Amino acid sequence: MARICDRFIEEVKQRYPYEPEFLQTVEEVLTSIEPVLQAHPEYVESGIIDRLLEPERIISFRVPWVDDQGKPHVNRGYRVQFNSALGPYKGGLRFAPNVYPGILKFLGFEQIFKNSLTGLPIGGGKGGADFDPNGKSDAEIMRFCQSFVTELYKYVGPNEDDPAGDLGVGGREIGYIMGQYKRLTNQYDGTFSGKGTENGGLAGRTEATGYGIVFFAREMLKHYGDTLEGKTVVISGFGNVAWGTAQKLEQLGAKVIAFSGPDGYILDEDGVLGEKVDYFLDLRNSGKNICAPYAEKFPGAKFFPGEKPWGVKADLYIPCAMQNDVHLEHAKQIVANGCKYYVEGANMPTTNEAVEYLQKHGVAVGPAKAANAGGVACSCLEMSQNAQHIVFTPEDVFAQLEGIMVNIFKQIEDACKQYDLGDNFVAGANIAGFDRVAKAMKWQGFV
Ligand code: 2IT
Repeated sequence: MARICDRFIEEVKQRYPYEPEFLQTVEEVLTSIEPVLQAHPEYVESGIIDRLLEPERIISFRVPWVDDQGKPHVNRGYRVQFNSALGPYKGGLRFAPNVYPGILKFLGFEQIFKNSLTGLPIGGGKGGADFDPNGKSDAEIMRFCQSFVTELYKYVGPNEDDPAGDLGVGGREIGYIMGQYKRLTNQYDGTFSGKGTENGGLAGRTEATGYGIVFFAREMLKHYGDTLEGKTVVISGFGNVAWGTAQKLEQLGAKVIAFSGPDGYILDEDGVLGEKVDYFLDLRNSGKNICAPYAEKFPGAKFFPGEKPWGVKADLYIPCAMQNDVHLEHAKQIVANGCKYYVEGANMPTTNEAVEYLQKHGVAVGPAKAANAGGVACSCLEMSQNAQHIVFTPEDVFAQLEGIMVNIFKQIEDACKQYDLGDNFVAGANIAGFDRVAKAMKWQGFV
């Protein structure tokens, strides 16, 4: 029988041939919600899919700034306001040289379903600029952030659009952005999340994504009657997500034995534990974005320049770096290593064919939309804290985060049962995420 989703996938291919990342996520999501489309023809008939595939709005603007030598530069800034059925647009800002509308549309599209899975009142959005923060001075970063938000502030607000950080945008950048926003609007509000705790930021927001990933992994292992205790783990990246993930894994008795950066990977059989996890912060603060210095500082560790860590044998793999980090050849290595569990920390770190290969070979795959939703969930707690003019304790935050992650895995299990998907958690997450958005869109009429 012809699939309903094929027409939509074909249309996106024709209309946006130069946005392969967007097409990749559309293909993955639509293919997996096919059983829902078959069961609910009203979603197709009422134009929900047509509308879901088109951002409500894309704002594109010039970001002029001057470097420390007085030389002028112009970057391109964007905000993709994808879907506001569930609440104000919510999603991070990414500063990276490869940012263009196709990347932000992929991230914004994923964000719709991720935010839906959290159960919180947040729509989906994403933004950023094709600006490379590597090697820039602090003053340059500040001038760039100020120029960026001098345009962006017109389109955001606590009930309108609430950006946070993503790759290249951390607490420092959000601070500069918020400072200039406040100067422009005279409002001290919760528009931006990921702020410092002195500025209305949420305790634990920095660790939240990584902690959430590990809570999700714990639930996934529990599904198989297994635990994290004593498991060896390979991760990629050493940013905030990897940092929080490594910390929580250690707390729950697992051990990270390898991690990677753009320059290669580190193998540390003794375990990346304690002060070694915190050394991720020094690596990042060095401004060089490389992991090689780890092996000099901790002599038990070995550095493999130019290589990816997926050939290292472990019980659990958690890519925490970038999109499309894990290709088919890496999936083959992971399967050959005899691994049973794979949880996505970064957004869309695995190509569609690699995910398929892992699943076909008996690896349980926890998809990013579900596994890394703890970050945005805590951003929403930050919005809530700001709106109430109160401060949540770290205990409040981590308890809420844990509850949200447990609930996300439960929604996936329920969707898998309802649609007879076995342990296809990728499809279960897409279906559960879609369900809430589709119902909200239907209820709001044809807008
Ligand atoms: O990919 C993500 O979920 C994020 N970068 C966090 C978004 C947010 O608004 O906290």
